[in-house]
Amino acid sequence: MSTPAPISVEELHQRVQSIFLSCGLTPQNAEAVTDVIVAGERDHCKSHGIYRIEGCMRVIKEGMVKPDAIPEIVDTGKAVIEVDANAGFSNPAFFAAKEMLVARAKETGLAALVIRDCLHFSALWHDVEALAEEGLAALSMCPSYASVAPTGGTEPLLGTNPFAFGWPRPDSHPYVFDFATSVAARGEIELHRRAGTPIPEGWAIDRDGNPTTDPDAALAGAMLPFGGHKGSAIATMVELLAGALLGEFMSKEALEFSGGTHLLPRHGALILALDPTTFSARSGRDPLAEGERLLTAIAGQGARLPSQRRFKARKESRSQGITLSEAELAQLDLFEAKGLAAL
Ligand code: NDP
Ligand code: PYC
Repeated sequence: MSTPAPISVEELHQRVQSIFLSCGLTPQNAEAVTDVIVAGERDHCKSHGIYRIEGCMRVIKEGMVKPDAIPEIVDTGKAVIEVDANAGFSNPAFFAAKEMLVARAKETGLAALVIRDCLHFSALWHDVEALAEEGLAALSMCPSYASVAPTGGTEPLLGTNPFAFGWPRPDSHPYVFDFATSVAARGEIELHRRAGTPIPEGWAIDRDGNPTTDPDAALAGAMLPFGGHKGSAIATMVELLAGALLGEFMSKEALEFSGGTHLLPRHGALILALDPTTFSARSGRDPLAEGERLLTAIAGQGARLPSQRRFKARKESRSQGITLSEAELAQLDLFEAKGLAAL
């Protein structure tokens, strides 16, 4: 069988957007969700690329997310800006409040964006990269649904709780890392299940607490935090800061609300934006120049910087297009033709 011809980023965007419009998303919501999914596919982040379309459609069909939700910004003029997603996807809520967050961080040095009551399916790098491109350092985190056992435990309690960081660079793409605080994102295990391939050792335990490489047993059992007790503590911090602190669902409650892991979770998210100029003002040093010294030294040792692979993939996708499998293209055709009836 020959490999399908690549399609351009723009064509993929148009196809994905038309799927979401046909599922009842408002143009603003469809645009925001499409942007993030296509960016994932473009940057070869398959676990949060077009594979997520089906999951998003399912929550729409099940009434777990409001496709026509309008994000509502609550601004008290202080450092904490709130945006209520009103049971919509998190991405339109972030885009609605981004400009205000950037302005407030530049005005006060430090600003936080609290996203309330959102359906969260996406990678976090998209948001911190956008803030770093505005010259800000940024941190982003959210709970997920309980699927990870704390180190030393056996029952799912924590989420895969992603954590991302962005740092502006004057003459190149920002420095960005973004990862699940579990050994791997749940989406990675799902992709192994679909491909019929075993997962690497150390990712998960089965229902009885035994190590497993079987994706089905892993999904039925519990995933493990990265780095043992260290990852377990960071995942706990994410629960506390982006769940308890905000008065939003923690992963266990998000799981109960969804009634299982078959539907994407609803909860809140926390994004912090820091202005390097304000923080360093009295030091007489240039934080971005200091950052460059460190990042150049890291790369100088032959180590790769996080997101370097992603930026390279982005460049290739823009010049050569995106190659999808026959199965992925067939699924796009089906979703375009039938919308929610395809599920
Ligand atoms: P990965 O382990 O694939 O990658 C994590 C990060 O590490 C990336 O920034 C990556 O950069 C970098 N990296 C990977 N390998 C190297 C290396 N050898 N040297 C330097 N840097 C490296 O991520 P996960 O599977 O843990 O997570 C994938 C995505 O899933 C994330 O985007 C996360 O936000 C998302 N997620 C979302 C959840 C949600 O609830 N919404 C829940 C859990 C995860 P690069 O991209 O360049 O390879
Ligand atoms: O990949 O772990 C994951 C995930 C959970 C919710 C969205 N992505």
